[in-house]
Amino acid sequence: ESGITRPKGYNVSFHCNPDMEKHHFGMTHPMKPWRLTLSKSLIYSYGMSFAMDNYVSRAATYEELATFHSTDYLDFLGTVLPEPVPRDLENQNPDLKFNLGGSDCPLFDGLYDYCSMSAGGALDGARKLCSKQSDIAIAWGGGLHHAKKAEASGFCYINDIVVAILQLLRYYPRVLYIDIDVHHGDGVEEAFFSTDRVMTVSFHKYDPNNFFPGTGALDDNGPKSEHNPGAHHAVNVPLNDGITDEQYEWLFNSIIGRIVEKFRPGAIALQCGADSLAGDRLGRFNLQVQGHGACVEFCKKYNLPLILFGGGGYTPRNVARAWAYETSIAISCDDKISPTLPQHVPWRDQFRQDTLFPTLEQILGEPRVNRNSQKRLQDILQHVTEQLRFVQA
Ligand code: V1S
Ligand code: CA
Ligand code: ZN
Repeated sequence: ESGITRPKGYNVSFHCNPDMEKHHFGMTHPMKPWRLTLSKSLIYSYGMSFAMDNYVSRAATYEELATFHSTDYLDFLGTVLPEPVPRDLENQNPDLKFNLGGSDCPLFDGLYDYCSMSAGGALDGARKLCSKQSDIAIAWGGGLHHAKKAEASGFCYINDIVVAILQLLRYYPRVLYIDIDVHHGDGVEEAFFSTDRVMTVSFHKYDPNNFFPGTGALDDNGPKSEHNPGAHHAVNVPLNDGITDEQYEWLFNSIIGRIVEKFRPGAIALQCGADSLAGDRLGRFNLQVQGHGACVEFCKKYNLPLILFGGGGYTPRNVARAWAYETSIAISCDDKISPTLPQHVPWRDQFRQDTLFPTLEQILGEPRVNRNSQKRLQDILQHVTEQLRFVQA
């Protein structure tokens, strides 16, 4: 069909659960689980399922979720029901226990099922890497990086990434976590603040007063106590509006190249939040599908066990393009995916153009002003390079 064949010698596993996709956060909420359906529809239309091992992921168990989350929080999450809220009172009287029930983390029907399925896919993927049945695992339904041990935050209730990395740590001495979502990966960073076995790296838009969650400054590198082995193991790459593919790729490759060399991870976990793409409803960058995918390509080159998570992404057609392209990068050796969308894709109208790689003009009309100077990016790289002097494998 697309010329995509199953390469010999390495396996890609794909973990999803169609039941996850039917959940709704509410009419006006930007998080649309349906974007997973659109992504899969593009992935399957390209014929990619023939080149992967496809698994319907199960829901993670309470015990599995409790490897990170507090039982108080899980018990509450398992019993809360959506409150019928009168329209005009919306957002005004939420039950904010554990930050649940506000407008960012609403209570909706089947919330616990949704969360445990997201974590189930991520955990299944991590297990496939540990058992060496898979070399690259894909869990687009995961990547919910803001959730804390006992708190929901920023559309995230259960931190599937932390649960999956805890599984990887049973087999691999060191895990490198990379986060290209436009938001700071604060929940994952905090979870591993006091260990030198996980290095977390987040690239994000940073504006402490005007952009969620407001954390992730360049010099936030983990609690600097002398006795904390995790000190210096959090890398933050704060960026401004409008960064381009070219700048992002340069910075990503330079930073990740130096980190891999120094930290020598046994496995890589990559959160591929698609809200860093141009035209995202919440994001502010000018990244294109090619630049976003280049991060996956770069990580793949190390031939280390690799798990790919989803994350943010609020313009479903962009999300579907990015995650389809990145699935093709995971499975293909040399053969490039056709840049023209397949003839028959369900919901084809959603995509507007029939290309996998729309131009900035097609996406935005007028591209966003780029507020990232080359000088600033060089300073960031220098800070990270100096930080790495304190890190040893
Ligand atoms: N930016 C943004 C944004 N938009 C919303 C929102 C809009 C409409 C709704 F009906 C409900 C929520 N919330 C936010 C952010 C949270 C962004 C989370 C990103 C998640 C991720 O992509 O990184 C991973 C999946 N929240 C805020 O900015 C907080 C507020 C401070 C302002 C917005 N109001 C609605 C809540 C409080
Ligand atoms: Ca990020
Ligand atoms: Zn995000």
